[in-house]
Amino acid sequence: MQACPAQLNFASHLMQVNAGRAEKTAYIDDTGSLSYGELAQRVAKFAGLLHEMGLRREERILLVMLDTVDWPVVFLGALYAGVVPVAINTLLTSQDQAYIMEHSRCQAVFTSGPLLATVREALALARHEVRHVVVSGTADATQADQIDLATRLRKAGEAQAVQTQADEVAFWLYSSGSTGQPKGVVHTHGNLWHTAEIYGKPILGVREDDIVFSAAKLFFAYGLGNALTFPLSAGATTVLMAERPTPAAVYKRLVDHKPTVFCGVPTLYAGMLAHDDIPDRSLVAMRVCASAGEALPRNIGDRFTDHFGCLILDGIGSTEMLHIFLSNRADDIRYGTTGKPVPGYEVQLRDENGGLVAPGAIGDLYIKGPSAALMYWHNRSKSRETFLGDWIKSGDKYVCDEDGYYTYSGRSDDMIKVSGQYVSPVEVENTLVQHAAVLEAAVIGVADGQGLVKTTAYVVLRSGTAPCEAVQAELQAFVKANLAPFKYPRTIHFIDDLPKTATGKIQRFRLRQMESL
Ligand code: 3SK
Repeated sequence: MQACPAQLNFASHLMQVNAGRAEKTAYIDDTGSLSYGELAQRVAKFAGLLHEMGLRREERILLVMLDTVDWPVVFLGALYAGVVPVAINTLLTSQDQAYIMEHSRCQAVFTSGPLLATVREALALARHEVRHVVVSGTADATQADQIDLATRLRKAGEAQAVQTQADEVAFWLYSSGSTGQPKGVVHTHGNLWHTAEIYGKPILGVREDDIVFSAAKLFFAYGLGNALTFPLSAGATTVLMAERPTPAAVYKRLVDHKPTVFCGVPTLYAGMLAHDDIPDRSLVAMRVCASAGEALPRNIGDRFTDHFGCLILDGIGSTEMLHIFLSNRADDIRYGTTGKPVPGYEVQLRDENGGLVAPGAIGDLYIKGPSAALMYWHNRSKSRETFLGDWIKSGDKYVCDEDGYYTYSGRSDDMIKVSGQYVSPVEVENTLVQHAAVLEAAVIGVADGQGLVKTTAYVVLRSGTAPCEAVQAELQAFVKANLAPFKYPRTIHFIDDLPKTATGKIQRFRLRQMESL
């Protein structure tokens, strides 16, 4: 692999890589498409627009936008101009948005028509004045301070790319922890380059002739790599979808656009397999899929591959490392595990005293690699807990077997200690979902009357099975029969939906909060 150039403007780098593909389609969204030539022109014009609006190098703009062709134009146009886009989850409340507006001191907000009402509420709440609001899609012409992106882009002059360093701040993402305020994760131009060279090309294997579709949105680090960094680094075509990634919406894109690379999360893969109208494999064209966000249960991987004839590369990444650092590979798949470290990253499992744990023992996951974020913005204490010199503490517990395969054991703070022994909630959940009656499950530790912690399961049943004591007893017996008996859930609650983050991660802390009420 070649070295990352010291002087790098990642947007300008992508424009150079694709200079010979002006006619080729870079993006397809629900309303049309954008060629590589048009993308390059709009990126340069967007940078020009930022200059015309008075934005200066290193100032921040907030990007609260749906996945349409305007998203990469705004993100890359900002990088091109040396302005720092702060991309956030479109599902955040106005209170969260207001916090981020204040915390990032963004000078302008770029949003989509359907999101404008929440953005306006946030602007009213924020104790920080935003100078411009720019709207992609339907804008409200009656608002004097509001700018219509398409109109202004047409009129804008094209700017030259700003010469940035690879180590220079390029963009931020916000990472929502299980508690506390969201943290601003600061990334460089070089980090984008590294994720493409280390994972996108060699592991996911994105090629020029691919059509890529990511159900994970662009504002997630996972979606940003899948639907921007990797396909644009390879000269591929990307399908974007503004709507929520339901199984029906995803299947529509898989059938209509025939993507060859698909990226999802385990909950979505489970929903796709449970969907009534699952398309025949002859109607889709996936050659490889990726999964991240949480561990992919083995039976989902097996069933998906049986049906579609296509492997899912399960991996784990983080917003702090920008993308996947531990992954299965097309030539080395072991469903039920997260595979092995991606070459270019180093991974360690450490015990409570910082020593390395032996194979088969659970340890805290640490990662070292060139795509690590610089820090959490204005948060020294959290930065110090996570960014430890060359190493990043992920907050996940893992176990590595004698063959070097890593298996997820849960978040550090989700681990349950029963009778002095760690129980991985994920292990119990994965066992429960192997029962025919169970669609999804989440497991937490709950103290009994004597203060002793026992496992408690929250279970979503498949349609057709009614919750009752007999089903509860059957599920308990099923776990006892398949795992060490101390791990079986002493209590099972049946619920309609599990609380999850927007990326589909189970929020076990919410279940713990429910228990403590
Ligand atoms: O959740 C993950 O596994 C992940 C993967 C890639 C990039 C970012 C994240 C959080």
